[in-house]
Amino acid sequence: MKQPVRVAVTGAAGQIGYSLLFRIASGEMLGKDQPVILQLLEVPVEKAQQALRGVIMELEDCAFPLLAGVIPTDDPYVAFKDADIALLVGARPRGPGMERKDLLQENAKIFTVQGKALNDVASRNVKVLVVGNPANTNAYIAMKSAPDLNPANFTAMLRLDHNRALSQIAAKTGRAVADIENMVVWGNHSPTMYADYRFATVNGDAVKALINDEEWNRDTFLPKVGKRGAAIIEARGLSSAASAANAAIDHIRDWVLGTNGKWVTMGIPSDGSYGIPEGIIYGVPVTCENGVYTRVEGLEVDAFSRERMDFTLNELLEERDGVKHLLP
Ligand code: NAX
Repeated sequence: MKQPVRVAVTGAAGQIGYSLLFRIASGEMLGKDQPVILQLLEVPVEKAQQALRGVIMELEDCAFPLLAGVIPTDDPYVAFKDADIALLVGARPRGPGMERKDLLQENAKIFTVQGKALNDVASRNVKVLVVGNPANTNAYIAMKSAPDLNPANFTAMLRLDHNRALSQIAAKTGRAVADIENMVVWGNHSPTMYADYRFATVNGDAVKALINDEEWNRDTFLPKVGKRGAAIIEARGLSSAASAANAAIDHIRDWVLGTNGKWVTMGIPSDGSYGIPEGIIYGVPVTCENGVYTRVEGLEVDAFSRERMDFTLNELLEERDGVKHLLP
């Protein structure tokens, strides 16, 4: 039997947590032969801790053969101790009357503390995925708060946008989602993201040629993918949770176990390529192998794409400037 992997999950008693933990414990994220220890962080509020105890009772009742331990806590230093993987899901939601900049500040406080705790106690190779919004900027804050860790190990979740784009393209072309290759989502996890199917193929056919409709791209596809989260809130009365948890599983599974050459989208610190300033956490296409992601280089950026990529970048630059004074 392999040594257990320590997986920290924050916001563990929340909606996404409820869809996520059982799938991690059943081996869907790291493989059916990989035991895991779940280190679960919730806020030090009795209601949240009580809900967490309930979730843990249900985890116990599943009798998962791969679940080698569960550690509930309200202390990030306990949650991140020796963590190999950290899923930062918990974040401050926008309250009534709260301005965007207040939301940024509140989250900056959480992610500076958690970044520092990761820096101090996590495995030196910890793989961090930030799901809690604003995900890219929260990942940036955590990365900047963890100077002893490799910045490349801080990522933000763009995979839900990627998966949403894949399913829209499958529906439009009438082909199977599994056959679509080379989808890209650039930028911020927000309605400004740019889902780009210019390089995509399905069973070797160019998706752009199959669709051949720039108006559909601009007026239907991009708004539909960008506003999908809002459409789900409107329909369900709650934000996407199962699909978000699924995307988090996809992101970590691919990062750890590899993509076999397939492109996936991850929010990663920029190396300056594609005109994105270094360090900004920006969605780009990557392939993964042996636990390491590699940016897909050298893709052509046409005028329409440049405009879209800069639009989402400008939002990220504004977010960064809004929290700059709080960073070390
Ligand atoms: P919930 O409000 O159901 O759960 C969040 C949980 O996090 C709560 O139990 C809360 O007590 C806990 N929490 C808050 N601050 C914490 C802290 N400092 N430490 C530990 N726990 C903390 O939200 P849920 O629906 O689970 O969504 C979680 C986050 O994911 C939100 O920020 C949401 O906006 C974001 N999302 C991100 C997506 C993405 O693609 N990147 C998509 C889905 C989702 O909207």
